Amino acid sequence: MFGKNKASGDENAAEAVKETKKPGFVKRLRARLNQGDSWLTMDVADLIPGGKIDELTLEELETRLLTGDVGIDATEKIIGNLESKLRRTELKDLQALGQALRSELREILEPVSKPLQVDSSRKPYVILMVGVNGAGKTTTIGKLSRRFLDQGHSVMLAAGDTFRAAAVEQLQTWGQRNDVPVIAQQPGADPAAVVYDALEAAKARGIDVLIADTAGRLHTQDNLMDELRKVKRVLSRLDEQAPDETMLIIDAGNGQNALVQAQQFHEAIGLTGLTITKLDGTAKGGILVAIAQQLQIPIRFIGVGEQAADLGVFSADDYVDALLSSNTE
Ligand SMILES: Nc1nc2c(ncn2[C@@H]2O[C@H](COP(=O)(O)OP(=O)(O)OP(=O)(O)O)[C@@H](O)[C@H]2O)c(=O)[nH]1
Ligand SMILES: [Mg+2]
Repeated sequence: MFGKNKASGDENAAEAVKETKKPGFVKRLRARLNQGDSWLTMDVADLIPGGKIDELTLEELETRLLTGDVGIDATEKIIGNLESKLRRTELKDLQALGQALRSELREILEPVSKPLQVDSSRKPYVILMVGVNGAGKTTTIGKLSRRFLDQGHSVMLAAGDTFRAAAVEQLQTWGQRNDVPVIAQQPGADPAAVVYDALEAAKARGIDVLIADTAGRLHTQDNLMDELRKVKRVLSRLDEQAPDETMLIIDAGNGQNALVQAQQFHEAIGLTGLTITKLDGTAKGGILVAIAQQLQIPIRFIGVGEQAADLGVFSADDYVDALLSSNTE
């Protein structure tokens, strides 16, 4: 299967666009987003039982945004703009309020709605996955392998999480499932050495995409952040453009702490993309709005479950639609 159907950059872009239009994923996203104490996935009509839109309506909306993890900055911006509209009597009815809220959310999310483009001229295109423990790095690697194979790319994985023996096995299981090679060393090996070896192997075999796993770490653990810097440095020694993508995986269930993680990982090692996982749980989907408001890092993918198909390309439009549609439809 390797090497066949190689997609050009343009085809990849078309693929990404097509992907966001896949009804299956959007439907799943809608059904699974904010399943828990869901404040943001809402019917705007609930806000105005009396049918009248006034300051109180906006106060209630403000509370919903804050409890939906949208964060203070983005909430203030949205409510401020809606208040101006209210004063200009542009929020006459429910439909107008719904549309205004939609466009406010879109405006914040659109700048970070930039799908990952695998550059086919890179052999391999190198993706380094980083994040705190349990965020979903290894699972996302499995899901991404499936996606890249489906797009006709050959894939190799690097078991850069040498901290736990089980981590290597977990990656190998995903590798076997998708029939992709996994480069690993013994537990305790230097992650930079594993990833370096993998890049050499991927170059030798003409692999299209190399995805490197790393051990979970807290953004506050300086020595472990140094380790990631070393991985990046060593990669760039072999190929000065590598890694092409340094992707932070964030568990949406971490709420506002997810924002802190993104800020600090970005400061420490420089991120080029984010993937937000576990939006199917009790997480509140507003966290993406908070992240988009604070950081200009593209949001590449979102995860809504544990299966390979439960990963979708992030699209501002689809996401806002899912956020503002009730679960019951
Ligand atoms: N519900 C749900 N579970 C997910 C999602 N992504 C990952 N998981 C689960 O989260 C758990 C942790 O995922 P891993 O991929 O092992 O996380 P990790 O970041 O590699 O963890 P460490 O290697 O320990 O740092 C697993 O049980 C996954 O199945 C998601 O989008 N939705
Ligand atoms: Mg892992």
